[in-house]
Amino acid sequence: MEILTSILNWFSQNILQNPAFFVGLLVLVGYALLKKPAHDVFAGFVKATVGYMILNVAAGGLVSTFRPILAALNFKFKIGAAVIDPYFGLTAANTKIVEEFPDFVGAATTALLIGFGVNILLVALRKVTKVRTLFITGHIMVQQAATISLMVLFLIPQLRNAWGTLAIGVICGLYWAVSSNMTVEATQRLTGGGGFAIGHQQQFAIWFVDKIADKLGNKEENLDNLKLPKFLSIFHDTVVASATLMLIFFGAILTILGPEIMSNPEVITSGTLYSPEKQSFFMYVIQTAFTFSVYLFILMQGVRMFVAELTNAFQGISSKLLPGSFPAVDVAASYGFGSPNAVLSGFAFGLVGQLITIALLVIFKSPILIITGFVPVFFDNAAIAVYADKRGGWKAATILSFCSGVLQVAVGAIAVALLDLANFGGYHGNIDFEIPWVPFGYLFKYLGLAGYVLVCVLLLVIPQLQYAKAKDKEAYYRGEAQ
Ligand code: ASC
Repeated sequence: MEILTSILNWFSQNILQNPAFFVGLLVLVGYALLKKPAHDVFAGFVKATVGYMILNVAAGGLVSTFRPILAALNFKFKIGAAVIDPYFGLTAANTKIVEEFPDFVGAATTALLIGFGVNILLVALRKVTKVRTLFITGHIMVQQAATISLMVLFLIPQLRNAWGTLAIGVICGLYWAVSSNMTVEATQRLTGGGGFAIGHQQQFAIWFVDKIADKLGNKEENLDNLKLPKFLSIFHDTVVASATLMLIFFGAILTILGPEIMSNPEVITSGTLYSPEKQSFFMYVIQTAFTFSVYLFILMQGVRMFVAELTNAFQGISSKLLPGSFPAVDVAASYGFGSPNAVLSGFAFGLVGQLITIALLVIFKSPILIITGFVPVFFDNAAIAVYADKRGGWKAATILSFCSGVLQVAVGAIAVALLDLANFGGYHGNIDFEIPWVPFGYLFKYLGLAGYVLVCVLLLVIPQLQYAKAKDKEAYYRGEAQ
């Protein structure tokens, strides 16, 4: 008995609470189950573990670059700041969990496994659950599991125990299964029966856009005829786009803060201090802004490395278990089916919505400053414009992507306050993590465990309603747009 306890303790301490090795182990077991040759199993284990360690290095870099700026903002204006971007959100959520709930550092990784299992189960029982889709976008699942872990642990104190990890996994799985199932008809309509659904960060928004766009405009008047300024095309490149956004925002913030504060060791107690003897302040500002892009780039590389392996392992297992289900994939898969102008105009109008709302936060002296992150403003709003344009033309596309930009900032600021993330510099920021997740967060906060159960029931009811509304029940399972 004693031996068993010490083995379990060792496993929990060294593997479960060290996500790099846990992810590596998941890949190892997955590949072994798929009967891959031993050298492939080993290579998968190495890539997954090292990929996660790279993620950790980059997250540390983001934190140490951001902390001095947060400290200075707090000192000068008594405000906090957060970049609304899932990679900054991932770093912020993980850092807060490590600092405040150290027993749960492995919760998000375990939730990946449990959530994926729950999704498989819901699809396997599709005659009862009406769920047709399996969420397989690994890097998104990693980000969402971290944010949802923080929401559950921070807002529902009753779940800070052995049940917590299970509860997080179950609600992740329900969200993955149900939200992606909501995109089947809209995506089949957009792609002319492409046979896939969306498993990303804007499933509720896609469902809503598909329902409302034709009431806002005429689909004959689409974005094909819109003339966009040529310079916008540089934003297709992630590094250029994120470095430019960071330069604009952190350039403005650091210039306002000034060299005295940034070189004051009493204000800047962690991270790098500005040293006037070594560098001009102008170059320091550019270097600091670009440093965010450097770590963001490293972080994405790390994530992609371990996710590629994890996805292979998961996909292999699920394709054996679930023939005939719909894969729910990255939203970028939908862009090719829209008007070529839709992606960039969604980004442009979403950015305008974000900038106006940020200006309003500053004018009304909000205690939380929101900083535009690249991923939500680009990918969410592009998707919204693509789907809206298909059903309601340019009017629907511009109105809806603008509204999404406004919501991303306004509800993002509410989320930062709700989760007390202003000292951690980031929040998830994608549109599904504004609505429905912020309202879900309030249910957690005010109803506790009952709020958790209510959200689970609500999620389970959604596919039942979709099915009840479908005229042709057989066509529902085939995923035909009706
Ligand atoms: C995200 C995210 C990314 C991008 C990518 C779009 O939400 O984390 O890296 O969108 O998936 O293709």
